[in-house]
Amino acid sequence: MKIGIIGFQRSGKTAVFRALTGSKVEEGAASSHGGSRGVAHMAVVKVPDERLERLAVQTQPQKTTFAAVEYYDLAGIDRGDAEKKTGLGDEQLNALGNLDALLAVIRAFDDGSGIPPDVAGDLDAIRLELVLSDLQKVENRLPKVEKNIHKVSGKELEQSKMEFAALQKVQKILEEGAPIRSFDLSPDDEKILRGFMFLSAKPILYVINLGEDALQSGGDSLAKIDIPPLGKNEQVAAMCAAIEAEIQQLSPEEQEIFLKDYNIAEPSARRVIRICYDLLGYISFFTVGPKEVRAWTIRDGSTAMQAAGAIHSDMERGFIRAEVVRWDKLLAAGGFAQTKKTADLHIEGKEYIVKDGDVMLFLFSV
Ligand SMILES: Nc1nc2c(ncn2[C@@H]2O[C@H](COP(=O)(O)OP(=O)(O)OP(=O)(O)O)[C@@H](O)[C@H]2O)c(=O)[nH]1
Ligand SMILES: [Mg+2]
Repeated sequence: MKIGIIGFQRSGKTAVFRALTGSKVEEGAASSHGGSRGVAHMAVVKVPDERLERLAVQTQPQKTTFAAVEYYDLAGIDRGDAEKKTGLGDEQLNALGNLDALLAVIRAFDDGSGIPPDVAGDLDAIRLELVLSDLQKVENRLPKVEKNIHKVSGKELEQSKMEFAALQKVQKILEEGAPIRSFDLSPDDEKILRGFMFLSAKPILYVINLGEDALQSGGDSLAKIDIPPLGKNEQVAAMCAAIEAEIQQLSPEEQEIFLKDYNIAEPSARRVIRICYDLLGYISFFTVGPKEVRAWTIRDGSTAMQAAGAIHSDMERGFIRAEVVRWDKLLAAGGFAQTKKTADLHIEGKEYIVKDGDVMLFLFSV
């Protein structure tokens, strides 16, 4: 899972990156002021999963592999640029295209500039940035497709007409200022439009970056902040990135003490991953064996065959059947082989819908 951290300059993107990854990069380092407008930092974080840990304890494999999240700390959106159409540069757009979800940091702390935070305004502005950048793509492409329609014939003509219709649909949405993520595109349209990698189609988590004072005053820190209504595939969470970034640098014992001191029930590094799985509709399944115990990430609703494909395309192509047992039933039985004697193990075909927490063994032939 790839998540890109975006937001206006000096909103605390790098602080959030540090809080989520434990990386030691310096705040204010690189990014927008250095000239490069692409990716500033990247870090891989393993997805905490107690189920996987317990399976590993029982199985004692040579290797335990957690699912992973890649976080990208990207250059800030230029406020100056934002007033001209889009504040996102080409390099930023390229860096963003391949991401699964966006995490938009919004300043809610006093940065000493004398300009008070404007959470609602910034949230709307970021949403609009992404809409404008998509609209630009659509408007660049539409005339080309229209020209094509007069040139080609047969299958190509059909294709061009379908693309034209899909782009017009999206153009209408975007012109109203709405992000693509808030609409259900038909599977056909979705397929045609996938290549455009529209940014406003990506699920987004708005992270309200609070000052230390908000934490110390306790209670629900989000309740005091004016947040505009959220649309489909949008979520909001608050954190104090500066503090959580510091806490990340401590030993586990010290971390526990400081989290308690600051009334942080769950570190944002864990919480954000949970929210993103939720936003993206992702679930985990496991494979267990003496060599490796491993967690895999798939879309909720995936079939057994698609799950096999997450491991290897050969497994998907040559899929025969899957042996499935829930992780906790496997633990209770004492091992995968033992579940064959209980009724917990079930044999499933390619259409089986994989459930979160399934342990799977695929049989295939190529
Ligand atoms: N009080 C407070 N200050 C913060 C917080 N997060 C970041 N800052 C400060 O705000 C400044 C900018 O933080 P960065 O994390 O570098 O912000 P950025 O968005 O990465 O900035 P650019 O990459 O330059 O656009 C730094 O001086 C941080 O110490 C926070 O949660 N609370
Ligand atoms: Mg930065």
